[in-house]
Amino acid sequence: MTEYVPSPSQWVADQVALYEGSGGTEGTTLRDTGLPVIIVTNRGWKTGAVRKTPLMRVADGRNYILVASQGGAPKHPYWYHNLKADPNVEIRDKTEVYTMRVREVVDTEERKRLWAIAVEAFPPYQSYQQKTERVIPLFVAEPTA
Ligand code: F42
Repeated sequence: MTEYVPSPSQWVADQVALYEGSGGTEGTTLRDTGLPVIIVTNRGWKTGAVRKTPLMRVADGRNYILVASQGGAPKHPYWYHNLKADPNVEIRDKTEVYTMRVREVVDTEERKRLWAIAVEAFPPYQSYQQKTERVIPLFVAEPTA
């Protein structure tokens, strides 16, 4: 299967539809927080289907930091496994779309620096980490060109 399969989570699917349908001019923030969101497009590692996942916009220069927090749930989100299997993504940041490659950040010093940037951009990440036993994974997305 190669076409786009929307998230089974209705509010997430709705945000993707509004964000992408408007060309990145509407639906670009998390609910009423006013905080910016990006859309990550990638492939499911089992199905090959196109997946679209809204995440908080955490920028580090031209790179984006992707935080697999899933609200502090006990398990990694599915997209974590998808990105580990195929790191090639497209990232939409409002009206701009970038071709990027992700890598998981495991180095302690680099992770520390990027985690601080993530928490500054979206403070609830800190409480999500406190809520769960797992170490919340971080990816850095870098431009391929
Ligand atoms: N989630 C975060 O983790 N971090 C954020 O910063 C974040 C911000 C955010 C902002 C706005 C918004 O609307 C949502 C936001 N979310 C954030 C939620 C995020 O968009 C995801 O919905 C959430 O992380 C859960 O991701 P998920 O990939 O686990 O999706 C769930 C809903 C799911 O059930 N998805 C599909 C499904 O049908 O089961 C995924 C299926 C899938 O990927 N299948 C793979 C395949 O091959 O197609 C196989 C996967 C496998 O390992 O089996």
